[in-house]
Amino acid sequence: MAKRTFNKEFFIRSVKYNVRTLFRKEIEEATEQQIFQAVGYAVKDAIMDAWIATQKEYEKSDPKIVYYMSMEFLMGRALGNNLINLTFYDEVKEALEEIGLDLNMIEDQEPDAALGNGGLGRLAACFMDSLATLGYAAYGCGIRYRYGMFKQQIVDGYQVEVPDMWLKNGNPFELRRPEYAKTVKFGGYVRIENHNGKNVFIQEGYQSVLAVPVDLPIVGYGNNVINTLRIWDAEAVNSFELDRFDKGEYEKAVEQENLARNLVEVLYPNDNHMAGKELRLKQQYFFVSASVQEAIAKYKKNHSDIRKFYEKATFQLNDTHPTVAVAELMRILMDEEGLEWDEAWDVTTKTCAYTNHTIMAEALEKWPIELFSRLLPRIYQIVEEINRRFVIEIQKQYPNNYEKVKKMAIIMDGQVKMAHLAIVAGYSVNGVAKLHTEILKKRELKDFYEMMPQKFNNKTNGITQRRFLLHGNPLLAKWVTEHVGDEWITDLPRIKGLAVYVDDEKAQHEFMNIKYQNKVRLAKYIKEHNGIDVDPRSIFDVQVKRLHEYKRQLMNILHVMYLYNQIKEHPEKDFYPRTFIFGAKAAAGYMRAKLTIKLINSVADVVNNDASINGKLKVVFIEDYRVSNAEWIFAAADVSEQISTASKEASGTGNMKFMLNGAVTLGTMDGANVEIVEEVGEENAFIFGMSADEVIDLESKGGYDPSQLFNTDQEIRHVLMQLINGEYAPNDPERFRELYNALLIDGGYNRPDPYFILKDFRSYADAQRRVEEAYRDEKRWAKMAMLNVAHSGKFTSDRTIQEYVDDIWKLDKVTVKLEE
Ligand code: 26W
Repeated sequence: MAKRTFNKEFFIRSVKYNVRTLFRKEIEEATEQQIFQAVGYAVKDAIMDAWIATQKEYEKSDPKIVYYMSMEFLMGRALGNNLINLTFYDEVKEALEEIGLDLNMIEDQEPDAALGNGGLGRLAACFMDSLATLGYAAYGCGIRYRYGMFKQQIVDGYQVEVPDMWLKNGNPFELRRPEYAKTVKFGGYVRIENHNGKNVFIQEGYQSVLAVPVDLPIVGYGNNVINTLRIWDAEAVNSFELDRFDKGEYEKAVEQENLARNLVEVLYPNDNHMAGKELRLKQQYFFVSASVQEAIAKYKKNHSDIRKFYEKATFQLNDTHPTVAVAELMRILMDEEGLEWDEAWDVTTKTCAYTNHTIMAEALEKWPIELFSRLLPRIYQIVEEINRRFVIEIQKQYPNNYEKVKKMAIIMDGQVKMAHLAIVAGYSVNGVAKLHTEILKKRELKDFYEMMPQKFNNKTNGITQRRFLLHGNPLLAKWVTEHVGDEWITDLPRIKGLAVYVDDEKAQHEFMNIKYQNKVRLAKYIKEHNGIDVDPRSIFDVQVKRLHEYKRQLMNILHVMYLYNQIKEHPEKDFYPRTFIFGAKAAAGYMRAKLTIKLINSVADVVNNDASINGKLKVVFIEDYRVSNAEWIFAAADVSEQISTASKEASGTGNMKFMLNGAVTLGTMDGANVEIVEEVGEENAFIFGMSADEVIDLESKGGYDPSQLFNTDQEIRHVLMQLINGEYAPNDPERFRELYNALLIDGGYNRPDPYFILKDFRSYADAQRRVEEAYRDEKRWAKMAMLNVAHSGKFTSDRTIQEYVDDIWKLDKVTVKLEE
C-alpha cells in the first residue's frame, strides 16, 4: 500500500496557525476543544488535495456512481478515523507529542456524528469507508440533522434523553456548498395543462425550501481516494424580505422559515418502529428530491441522453426510508426531461435498488393516502399510476385472484406501502444475511419473490476493520500485524494466518494479555463514568445494542438475577467471577424498553453493593452507548451476547465487531450469527435456543403457554416473583409488574412472552454454564477467542461492498494519483 509522505513540520505549523487564526491564541492558552478544532482543520487541509484529485479523476474517467441514499449515517468521530485512513495516525500522534499534545485527549474532544439510530445507520457508515477504500465512486446522500441521536443520561436508574448538540462548536471537517443548493417543493396542488396534445403537470400553491449540501470527506485507506458524504441542510428559499408588508406574503415567508427550521432539526430516534409522523415524510422527500436532482444535474453535465442515466448512476435505497426516490426520479424524467411514462419507467427500474433491514412488522413504512397526497401531490399521482399498472400485472399473472392484489398492491386500505413500491420499482431487492434473505423469500415477501424471483439476492452485512480493529484496538491490531503482516487492513481474510498460532502458548499468552489490557482500559472508563469497580480478571460478558424486546436484554438480566440467587443460596459453590456489561438506548416513547433499563440498573445497585458475594458478580450499565465508546467495549469483551429471538434480527453487525476483537459469541441461530458459526465452527461459539423455523412455527400456532414453566420450574418462578415482590424495588414493589405481565399474561400480539424469553431461558442458562466452564480453561479459551479473530475475514464490509458492486451496482474501479 502506497503510503503518502507526511510533512511533520508543515503539520505542526498548520496546527499552530489554526489556533492563532481561529481563536487568537497560542497553543498553550487554547482549550482542549480549540486544539481539537485546530487539529481538525489541519487534517482537513491534508485531505483537500486528494479530495480535489478524486473529483478530477471522476470527471475524467466518468465512472458509474452509486448514490447510497440513507436517512441515517452513524459516522461516529472523524478525526482518528481520517488519520488512520490517511495512514498518518502514528506520525500525527508523534508530531503532536512534540508540541506537548496528546492525540487521544484531542480525539476525545470530538462529538460523535450520531446521525443514526443503530445498525442501519452504522452499516451505511461502514459502507462509505469500504467504497472509498476499494476505489468506487460513491456519494452518501443524507440529512444534516442539527441534533443527532439523543445523549442518554441515567438518572436514578432511568434513561433521560438529552439533546445532542453535536454542531455547537462547529465541525472542522464539513464543507458547505451553497452554490449547489436545490429547491424542494411541498404541498399545493397539481394543475394539468394540455400542450399540443401532451399533458403537462404543474404544481402550484406549494411551499418550497432550499436544500443546501454540506459535504464530509470519506477517506479511503491509503489510496488517495476521498469520496463524499453529502448531507443536506435546509434554508428558507427567500430569507425574510422586510419590505413585504402584504399580509399573505409575510405569512408565507414566516411559514417557509419555519419549514426550513423544522425540517432538519432532529433525527427520529425510533429504531424498528414506524411512527407515521408527517415531518418524517417531509424529511424523506427533502433529502431524496435534492439528491435525485443533484444526480441528474451531474449526469447531464457530460451526457446528453437521459434515457441512459442508469448506465452512469444507481440509487441504493437503505431500507424503505428513501423510497420516494422512485417517484421523484419518474417526476423529473417526465415533467422536467420530457420522457414518456414507459421511457421514464425503464430508466427508473434500472436505477433503483432496495435493501431490506428488518422483518419486524411494526417497522414497515405505510403512509396514509391523505397525508401522502397532501404533502406530495405530484408524487402521489405518480405512485398511483405505478400502482395501477402493477395491479394490472398482478391480474394478468394471477387472473381472478383478488387475494394477490390485496396482499401486493402498493396502495391498499387507504395506505401507501413503501416496501411494495421499492420492490416493484427496484431492479434488486436484498436482505442482509443469508437467513434473513431466506425468510424474506419464503415468508415476508413470498408473493413478490414468486412473481419476480430474479430481483432477490442476499448481501450479508459487514463491518470496517479499519475503525473496529485498527483504530479501536491498537494493541491487537499491532499484534495481528506482527503475526500475519499488515495486508489484513485492506484484505481481512488474511487474518486467517493467525490460525497457525492458536495452539502456540506464547501466542495465547500474548493474546490474552492484550485482552487483559483492553479490559483494564474499559474498567477505568467504567470507574470514571459509573463509579463501579470491576475486576479485569472476571469474564466480561457484554450486550451492547439498541434496546428492543426482540433483542432480549430482559432475558439477559433475568439470568443475572437467577445467578445472583444461585450465589446467595449456594455461597460454597465455585463461581467464576463475571461482569455483565450492558449498553443500550431505548426509543423515547418505548416504555417497556425504558423499564428494562431501570431493571438492569436496579439489579446492578443490589448486586454491586452486596458485600456478601465477594465481587463474584458485577453488573454495569454503560451510559450513552455510542460509536466512540463502542470501539473500547468491543476490544474488552470476552463474551458477545447475540441473543435475539431467532428470525427477528435481520443480521446484526455488533456480533461481527466482537468476533473481530476476539470475543466468543453466545447466541441464537439468528441473523449473521448463523454465518459466524459457519465460519468459526460450532465448537467455538455457544449456541442455544429455538431455531428460526421453530419460532415461526410456534408463532403461527399463536404462541405458547409459559404458565407451565412458571408452575414447574421453581428457579424461573423465583426470578419472576422478584419482579413483583419488591426485591429490586423496595419502595415500589409494583414497579416491574409490566415486565412480569408481558412475560406471563400479555406481551403484545395478544399473547404472553411473544419473544420466547422464558421458553429459551433454560437453554440460555445452560449455554452460560458452558461459557463459564470454557473460560476456566485458559488455553482452551485463548484458542477459541483467537479462532474467532482468525475466522472473521468474511465479515469485512469490503467483501460486502464488492458483492454489491459485482451483483447489483456494476461500478468501475478508479485509481487516484497525487503529484507530491
Ligand atoms: C421507520 C422506523 C424505522 C427506523 C429504522 C424502521 C426500521 C429501521 C431500521 C431498518 C432498523 C435497523 O437498524 N435494522 C437493523 O439493520 C442492521 C443493518 O442491516 C441489521 O444488522 C440489524 O439486524 C437490523 O435490526
